Amino acid sequence: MASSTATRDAPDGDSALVKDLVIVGAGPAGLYQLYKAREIGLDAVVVERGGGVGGTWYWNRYPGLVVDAPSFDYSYSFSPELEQEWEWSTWYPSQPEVLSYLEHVAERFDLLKDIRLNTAVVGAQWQADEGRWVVELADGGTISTRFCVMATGCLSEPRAPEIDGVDTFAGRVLHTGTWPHEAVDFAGKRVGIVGTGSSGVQTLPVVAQTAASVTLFQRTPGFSVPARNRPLTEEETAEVKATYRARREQTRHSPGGLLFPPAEKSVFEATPEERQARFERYWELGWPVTLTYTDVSTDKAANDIVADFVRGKIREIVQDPERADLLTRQDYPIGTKRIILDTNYYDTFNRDNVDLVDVRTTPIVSIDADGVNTTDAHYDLDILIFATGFDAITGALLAMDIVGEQGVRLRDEWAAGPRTYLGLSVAHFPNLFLATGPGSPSVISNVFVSIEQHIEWFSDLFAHMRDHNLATVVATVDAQDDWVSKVNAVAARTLYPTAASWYMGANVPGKPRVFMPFLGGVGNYRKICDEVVTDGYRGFVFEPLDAQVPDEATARVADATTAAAR
Ligand code: NA7
Repeated sequence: MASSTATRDAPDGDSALVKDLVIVGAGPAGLYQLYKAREIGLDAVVVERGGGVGGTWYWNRYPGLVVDAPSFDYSYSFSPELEQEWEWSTWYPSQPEVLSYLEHVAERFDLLKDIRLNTAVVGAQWQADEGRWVVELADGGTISTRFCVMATGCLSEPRAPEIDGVDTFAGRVLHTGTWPHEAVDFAGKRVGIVGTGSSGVQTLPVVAQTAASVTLFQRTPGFSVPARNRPLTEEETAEVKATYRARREQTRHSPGGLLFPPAEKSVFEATPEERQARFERYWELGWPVTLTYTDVSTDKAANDIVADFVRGKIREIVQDPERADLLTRQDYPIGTKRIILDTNYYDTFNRDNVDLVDVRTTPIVSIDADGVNTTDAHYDLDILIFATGFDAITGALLAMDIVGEQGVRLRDEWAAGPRTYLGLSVAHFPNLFLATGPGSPSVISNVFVSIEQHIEWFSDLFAHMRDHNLATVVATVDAQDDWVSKVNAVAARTLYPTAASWYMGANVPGKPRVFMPFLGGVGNYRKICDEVVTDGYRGFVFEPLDAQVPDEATARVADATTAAAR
């Protein structure tokens, strides 16, 4: 594939940039895709709306943010030199450290020169006659490209509830997902936090340390377990670095891209004493208690046993029984909404300056200049923090107007929920790929492992197309339908679809309720993706370089070319 950096005259007389590959987003996926594109000789550009690299980690910088995957594993594996050089300071990485790491990667591999910051993509149109995408930028510019990789992230489109009067609030309004870059001073302030997912739960204890008061508005309590984050010792870092290759290989073939020991039996095969000991051990280690037994995510009775253990822990920590009661009113199976890792969350409810308001019973109805009104009371505030999450998994993709073959719009195609082939490609959208898209393990995995697998899969495909003179590739509707059925069937065997979670799109009014990630595990998923390749890219149709509009004969030629490459 010849490098094609150039500009050419667009119809309106402006010059349009011409590229082999446009990558949307300079987060972990976009950075790696740029690195891989260069490796295979593609002329690529990354377009990033933020003022720096890092994606979610650039925007989402609320105080107390700790990632729920160990530092050693929440990192790239593609460069043994990088993993030897970089020093993580804590077992779970904090946001500033993840961001520094990604900034370091961008510099170390000289990626910045091909990244356009402060540039938002608003749409992309497939030009069938040219076999190219025209990527539309918010500033009115366009880029013509053969391939497009949407590295837009799963948790990158923050959402705040529409509450009457929010614009009239005289204090400061913040969102955890678009946190200011400068430190926010809470000293002496009356702070309100709306939301008790990971963001609210991790923010509260930090804010409570200096604020005059914090009022936490809770609609649904999360299940949170202690992170027990700690500094890494030189010895354990040396040990991991000495065995990193094997560790990476293990994560790639694990269920979740992490190295927690696999559960071996049903909770009902263990005696009550044995269960208790195992739960306590996980709690003390800061490991997800949902991984203790095989049936926790599939059998409600098994799940209840684990949930009751955690509720018992909450009651032990929280001294006020009324608060403990509110904090244990989860109405969904444990683990079906993402388990939260916290530092001192439940202890914080023993402080005098912290209030817990149940907005399930007494919802927030309006906001005025002074604060928040529920159906029951008024709360005076100086700072209001929305920890209300994201339009997850599909939000950033559908925020753009993506138009594929014959004018098919992604927004219309996904009106009843996302449909993809393998979570990485969409029928009718040739040469366009989704990094950690819906229908792939994405948010149910250590996302670095999933990102690397997708980017390497795309890059192998681009190289394959170069080597076989193929111009376009698109998933078939049949292959996509089969994959969507599989994703749904796997989810239906679990308790996940029973919760009103963001995995289901349930946190966004009007969003279709469809379980979006593939729950079959990253190891199995990798195997499926690899088999698709060894089967000659089963489920994809290629078009050779010289024929942009395939007829049956050219499609057969493409198939034969592909088969010959096996
Ligand atoms: P989450 O997990 O989606 O949590 C959002 C929270 O905001 C959740 O507790 C919601 O309650 C609450 N919420 C949303 N709208 C309202 C209104 N109108 N009133 C009261 N409460 C509301 O987002 P996070 O940012 O914490 O975490 C997202 C992921 O990022 C997380 O899973 C980690 O993977 C990292 P609800 O449950 O809907 O009743």
